[in-house]
Amino acid sequence: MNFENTFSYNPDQFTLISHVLSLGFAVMAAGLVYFLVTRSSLAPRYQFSSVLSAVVMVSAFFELFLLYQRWVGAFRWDGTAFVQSGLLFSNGYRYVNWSIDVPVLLIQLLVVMGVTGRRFHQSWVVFVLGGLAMIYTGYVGQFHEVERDAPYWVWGLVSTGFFVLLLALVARIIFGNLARLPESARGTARAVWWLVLVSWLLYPGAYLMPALWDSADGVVARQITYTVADITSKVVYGVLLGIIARRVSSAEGYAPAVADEVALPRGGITDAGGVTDGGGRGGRRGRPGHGR
Ligand code: RET
Repeated sequence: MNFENTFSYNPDQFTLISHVLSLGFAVMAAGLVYFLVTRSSLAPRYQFSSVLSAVVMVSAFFELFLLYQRWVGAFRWDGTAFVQSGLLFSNGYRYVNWSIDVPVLLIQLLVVMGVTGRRFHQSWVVFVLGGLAMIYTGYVGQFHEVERDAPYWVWGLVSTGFFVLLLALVARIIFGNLARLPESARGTARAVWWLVLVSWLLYPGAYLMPALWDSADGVVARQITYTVADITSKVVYGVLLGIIARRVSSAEGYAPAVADEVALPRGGITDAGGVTDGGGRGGRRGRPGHGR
């Protein structure tokens, strides 16, 4: 049972949480389009990174959409407050979603950092097994978040052990491969490390919320924390990895990536070709309202 089910909510608290959950799944839908559309400017072997981001978007979309529906179904207005309706709200859906997303997000890092062969295989095994161990031990612990008896703390601590292991490997993968990246991509790779560190730490923060702030406002804070964590660890992370992959593709001479890099600061590939303002040729042809 989750601590969300132990309170009633005023209209502001209730709707704020509905809005935050809806932001979550809307961003995942937008991310899906972004990753599919930008995929083609990456060299073929990095396109797999966009595919992995798209997989994460689809699974997170369904999970967050389901969670939103659980939330609005779990409470009813009784004239003064939103009270329990009989259906339980459960953050457990998040944990099972992470069993897909955590391994996929970490494997994506290996693809973009150019880890191959034996090293790829070894890291893959640690990421998948360590990730699942972190999630499922935490999953067991969160069933105890209302009582907050020993299993809540013990499983949380065991989970933290796997978390530290994963972070250490992520740091090794990023900083150990930095020198192999083109200069233009190194800053972004360092940013990925800080993003992972900060955004992943929000999840144990949300786990601890019942102990830190045991009230309806704490529930609001927890769902906001989860949503910020989801958007940063899945979508912003995917965008940053996409930027690294594009810089690497461009440094390797992959033409669509080179074209993208030239075009980006100017607003269009035609500018790079010397056409002044797009007036005559090219871009305007497809303008809506003009027959062909
Ligand atoms: C738990 C239990 C308490 C201790 C720790 C945890 C860590 C969870 C993390 C989750 C990351 C999820 C991601 C999902 C993206 O889709 C399980 C809450 C340390 C780090 C990145």
